[in-house]
Amino acid sequence: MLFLFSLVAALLAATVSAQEFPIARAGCKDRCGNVTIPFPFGLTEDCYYDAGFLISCNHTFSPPKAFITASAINVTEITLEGKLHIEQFIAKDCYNASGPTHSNIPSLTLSKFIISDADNIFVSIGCDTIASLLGNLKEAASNENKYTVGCMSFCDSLKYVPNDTCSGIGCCQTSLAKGVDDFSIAVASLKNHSGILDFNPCSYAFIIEKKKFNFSRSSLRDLKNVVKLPMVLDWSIGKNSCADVKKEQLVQCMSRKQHLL
Ligand SMILES: *[C@@H]1O[C@H](CO)[C@@H](O)[C@H](O)[C@H]1NC(C)=O
Ligand SMILES: *[C@@H]1O[C@H](CO)[C@@H](O)[C@H](O)[C@H]1NC(C)=O
Ligand SMILES: *[C@@H]1O[C@H](CO)[C@@H](O)[C@H](O)[C@H]1NC(C)=O
Ligand SMILES: *[C@@H]1O[C@H](CO)[C@@H](O)[C@H](O)[C@H]1NC(C)=O
Ligand SMILES: *[C@@H]1O[C@H](CO)[C@@H](O)[C@H](O)[C@H]1NC(C)=O
Ligand SMILES: *[C@@H]1O[C@H](CO)[C@@H](O)[C@H](O)[C@H]1NC(C)=O
Ligand SMILES: CC(=O)N[C@H]1CO[C@H](CO)[C@@H](O)[C@@H]1O
Repeated sequence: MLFLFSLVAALLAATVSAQEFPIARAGCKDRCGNVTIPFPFGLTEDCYYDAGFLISCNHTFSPPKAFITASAINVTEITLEGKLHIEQFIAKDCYNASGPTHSNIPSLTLSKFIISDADNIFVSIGCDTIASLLGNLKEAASNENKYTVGCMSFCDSLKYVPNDTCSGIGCCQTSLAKGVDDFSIAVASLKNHSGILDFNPCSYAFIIEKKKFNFSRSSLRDLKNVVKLPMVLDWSIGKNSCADVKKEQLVQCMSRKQHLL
């Protein structure tokens, strides 16, 4: 009897907690393709907390794709722990025996979110490579607050490059400053990768989610075919108190604030 009672109680508790935290605002769609859209994000005006949290769902893709407001930033996952997973282009500077073939230099400007310093690193890969990251810090709203870090690596032979470790030879990595909401990356070579084209035709640089980063000797060659990599942004509903949030979202707001503040 007692056992049955506690079983029922446990079941009830499970259902209640699932219902107590609805994902989207009542009456709002909570999915775009594979991406779950929790409040304060929303697909329409009556569903988000403010316009910065608008997610555009483009149905010309199958499954439909989620984008941050009016941008080309693809969202792959939104978590209530304050993380926004996106895909970003990798910077490349490529050569063949006749000279430069193609390069791609990405930059990103965010208005609402910052690049998570806890979850990402800046990496540059190459054996004829100078790469830099220029970051802008949000904390100073009035005056811009920029910083630059760089990596340089030159190697004539693959035998100097440790496999499976980003050691500084052929691959180098640095952490990010806190509060960056705007960055640009530059990559260049000194010798057009001559003499090393067979194992390293390009220089690469990117900000990547730490957990998803792996390096091996073959990265020097194979990243040539990679277009984008995962990155993590931090989101929060700002310093507003939860009192500003509509009543039906209050419980969610409070529980989120514990994570965010
Ligand atoms: C969406 O989810 C399906 C099923 O889980 C999976 O096969 C597919 O690769 C996912 N698509 C994207 C774009 O993540
Ligand atoms: C959806 O994506 C397609 C292909 O990139 C683009 O042409 C179209 O303008 C997008 N639609 C919206 C509503 O953004
Ligand atoms: C976002 O997705 C669109 C459509 O698949 C693609 O054209 C674009 O390159 C992607 N952008 C990034 C940064 O991955
Ligand atoms: C190098 O690439 C260019 C442009 O992609 C091409 O026209 C040229 O033939 C290539 N040269 C060699 C030696 O492969
Ligand atoms: C380097 O590491 C990769 C991934 O672990 C492995 O597949 C590859 O065989 C290794 N290559 C060498 C030369 O040890
Ligand atoms: C690299 O290629 C460019 C364009 O083809 C050429 O002007 C330059 O001299 C080359 N540099 C070296 C070091 O080979
Ligand atoms: C940055 C990087 O090299 N990422 C690779 C990690 O491994 C997976 C497959 O195991 C690749 O797809 C990624 O490109």
